Formats: sequence, structure tokens, C-alpha cells
Amino acid sequence: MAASPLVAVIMGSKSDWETMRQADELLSQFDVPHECRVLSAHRTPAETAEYVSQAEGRGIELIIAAAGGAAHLAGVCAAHTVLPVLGVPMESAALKGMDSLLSTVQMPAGIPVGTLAIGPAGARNAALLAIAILANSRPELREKLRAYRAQQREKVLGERLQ
Ligand code: RP5
Repeated sequence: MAASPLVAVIMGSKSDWETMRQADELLSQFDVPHECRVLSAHRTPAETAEYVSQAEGRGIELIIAAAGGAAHLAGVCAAHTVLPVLGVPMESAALKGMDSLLSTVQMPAGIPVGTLAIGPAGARNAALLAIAILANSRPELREKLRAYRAQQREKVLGERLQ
């Protein structure tokens, strides 16, 4: 994407991409400049801290951080920036994402992470929430959100069961 990114989507492993590409796709659908990359709180701690510390200076306004298992990525991001951080717990094989959810959501007071649902719903909603936050100062984005909601409404009302 050519414009400098407003949203950073980071994830602890390439194995998270199948889920997080849904956030990427929604941000693209709304024409929100963003970048996606793999960074791990545990496997690349120094690089994660450096990337997040520099994000605000690069014009990034919001970070979406996805991780599974002992999912510390969103919390570590929040520790290194005052930008809003949205956490997406990945569904894990061992505990179906309950481990990821609790690791992401149970932040100590003072360092917030906005935690979304486990898995694909969380990935999509993280993107939509990021768009809603950006839309506070971008009327055209707010109109796109309204249109998206209207489409959903039409789809549901158009459902036929038989
Ligand atoms: C976390 O561990 C990642 O976010 C991923 O969800 C999980 C498993 O990673 P891999 O072993 O598949 O690389 O750090």
C-alpha cells in the first residue's frame, strides 16, 4: 500500500496469518493504509519493542496485535506505546484460545489493551474497531462504516430459510 500506514497489524507467528488476513482484507476494503508483519513478544522481544516504540513517530495511529497461547504480544505492545492497542486472541490447539484470551485480556490497571473475541470474529472486529476509531476524525470513513452496517442489515433481512 503506497500511503504511509495508519494501522499496524502484527502477529506472533506466520501461523496466525490465516486468521489475521481477515483484518487485513477489511482494512483494505475500507482503503485504510496499513501494514502487516510477524513480530513475537517471546521470539523477537527486542525487535518488537523497537518497532512499537517507533510506530507513533511513523504516523501509525493504532496497533492490532494478535497472538496465541501465552499471548503476551498485545500487552508488550501496550507497554511500549501510548497508541491504542487492540488485542486479538488466536484460537490455540491446546486450549481453544482460552489461554490466548486470558493472557491478552487480563492486563494490569494502567496499561490497557482492548481485547476482541477469539479467532476470526476478533480479527474482523479489531479491524472494524480500528476503522471506527480512525473515523472519529475522518468523516468519509464514518460514511463507509454506515454503508457496511447497512449492507449487513440488508443481508440479514434478505435471508430465506426455505
Ligand atoms: C504465538 O504462539 C503465536 O502468536 C501463535 O499463535 C502461537 C504458535 O506459534 P507457532 O508455534 O505456530 O509459530 O506466539
